Amino acid sequence: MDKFEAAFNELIEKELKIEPRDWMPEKYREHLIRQVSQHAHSEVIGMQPEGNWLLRAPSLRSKQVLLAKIQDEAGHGLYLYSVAETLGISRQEMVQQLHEGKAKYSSIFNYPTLTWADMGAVGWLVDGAAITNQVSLQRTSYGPYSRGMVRICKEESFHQRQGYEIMMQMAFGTPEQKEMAQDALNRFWFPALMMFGPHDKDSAHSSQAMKWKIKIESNDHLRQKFIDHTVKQIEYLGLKSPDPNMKWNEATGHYDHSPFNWDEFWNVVNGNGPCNQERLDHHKKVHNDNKWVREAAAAYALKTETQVA
Ligand code: BYC
Repeated sequence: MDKFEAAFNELIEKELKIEPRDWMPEKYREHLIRQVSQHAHSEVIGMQPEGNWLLRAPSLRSKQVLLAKIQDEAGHGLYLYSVAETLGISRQEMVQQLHEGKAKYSSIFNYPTLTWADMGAVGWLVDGAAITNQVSLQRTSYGPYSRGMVRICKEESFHQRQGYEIMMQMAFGTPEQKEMAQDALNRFWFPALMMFGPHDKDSAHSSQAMKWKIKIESNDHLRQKFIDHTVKQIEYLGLKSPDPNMKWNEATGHYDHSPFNWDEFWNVVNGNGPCNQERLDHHKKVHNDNKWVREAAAAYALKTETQVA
């Protein structure tokens, strides 16, 4: 082991941060580029199912709040693309990988948002699951990613409350509204749990990620944490559990649940979910339509640079 590797291992061992200027193993760099770029793409693609409801939000207030949330997601995408850029990849390359199907984004955004209650379920469950994972990632070993997560988590907790507020309005509203809330919960529950990734035993990257302290807690551990605190929120709303086998287990101190449909998960992850094609096509179209904006911004930046020089 050379002195650079020893210095890297010592930083990891002491739970200090690896910074862009530090030496790091090539595999550590590649691992982070994969995870952070996928995370960035998720934030950006995640705007689509919510954007679907912007023009149909039921009040001016709900429209303003939803718009602010969607703008926050764009911001998160930008922080994360910047984090990945510190690892030596350009945003252009990352977008190209997304368009060529070489980079993934979270499976959850391949499900449609059919009713206004879905905006509640997305904020409550999807942002709720995202926070559970991201609070843990605040302690990740790569400095820029860890600091990005601190800011993102603050905004995500506002998003989670925005979703829960919609769920409360619907669940405590008319019988039809309560039915819509239940239907949204039923459709988003299992897909939200799958956001945490495959079971630990099937997770290809977890073992190395945990050695490098990129991942602090495992997929299954975070998923169980999310289930345990969300069950009480379901009860408060007066809704039924979408999982008939969800029961408190005195011995483990956790809720038991039904087995997940991993065939559905892999089907969605591999591009065959209900909205995969639509999400990607939309991203490609908008990226292409807005080419002139990027060119104008680059030309303006060049002009300003020349003037300063
Ligand atoms: N969807 O070895 P594994 C948000 C892939 S929230 C798609 O366990 P890892 C937002 C995985 O990439 C969502 N693919 O992987 C919220 C790998 O394939 P590759 C974003 C998935 O990395 C509200 C393979 O399966 N959050 O943005 O150790 C509104 C094997 O899995 C999924 C993050 O990205 C999935 N659910 O663990 C708007 C958090 N799960 O790469 C926006 C950061 C697994 O070998 N990411 N795969 O081709 C992580 O914490 C981890 O990457 C994961 C997966 C827990 C997601």
